[in-house]
Amino acid sequence: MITGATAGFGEATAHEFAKNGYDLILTGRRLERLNKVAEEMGKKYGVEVFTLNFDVRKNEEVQKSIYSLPAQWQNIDVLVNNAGLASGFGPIQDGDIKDWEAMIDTNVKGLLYVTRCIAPMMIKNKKGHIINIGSTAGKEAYLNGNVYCATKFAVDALTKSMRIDMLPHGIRVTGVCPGMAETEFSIVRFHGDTDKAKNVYKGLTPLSAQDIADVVYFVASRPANVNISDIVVTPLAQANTSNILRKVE
Ligand code: NDP
Ligand code: 8X3
Repeated sequence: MITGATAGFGEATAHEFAKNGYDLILTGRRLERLNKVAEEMGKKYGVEVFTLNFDVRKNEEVQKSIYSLPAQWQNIDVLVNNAGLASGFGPIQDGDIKDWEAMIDTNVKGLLYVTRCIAPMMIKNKKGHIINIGSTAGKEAYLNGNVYCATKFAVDALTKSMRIDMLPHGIRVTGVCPGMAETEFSIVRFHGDTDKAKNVYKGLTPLSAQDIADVVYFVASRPANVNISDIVVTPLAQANTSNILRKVE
């Protein structure tokens, strides 16, 4: 099950798992895109796909959708908690409360709502793997990152804490923490301003969605006795959240 499979990391990860023979539960708000991705998976890889069209911020929708899964689809091997966003980029004193709420509600509360439904299913099935998509922003704060960083620090804490909670149940928990990757992420962060979004990656080669899909599949495909706790992946041009090497033309 991959949340936020209509774009970026989620969509690329869906391809990677389908290529490797996994049936998929894909989620997202944009129904048309969700159906398109699902159709592609079936046609290209011949796997079964179940789509759930919900907003992770709305717990009632999350519960209704997930609990409506037919019994055989409740046997979830891997949950990729990927749905998330940055909204806005500026100093704390100028922050837009709506942006803050969107990030907290999606990246933290949404991840919790989904996990609260799926973890008991995994415990019942005595197997599973929860992969949370964190960020380098959850390792070090950076200028103008404030609330986005805070939500990803929260994801990091939840990953660590969930691993302890899942220990008696034999369920793996991993954090995958990417650095700068060119997806729809910056377009969403800058509220549709594609020029500003492009500028984020100027003078460097960012990660691609496929780079992260490769890592997510890698951690999920380790032998049963192996749990990769945490993995930080950046473009070569990014040493950490603030030291970024750009070629000036
Ligand atoms: P994209 O914007 O390309 O994709 C985001 C996905 O999340 C979409 O499928 C979107 O689907 C879904 N989503 C967003 N909000 C909601 C919601 N309220 N309910 C359900 N689904 C939602 O971004 P990325 O692929 O880059 O981002 C994926 C994850 O990776 C996020 O958690 C992000 O914070 C994280 N990340 C991104 C990095 C980057 O540089 N790109 C680096 C590090 C981490 P829809 O709109 O259809 O609902
Ligand atoms: C997204 C990457 O560098 O914008 O998590 O924080 S960054």
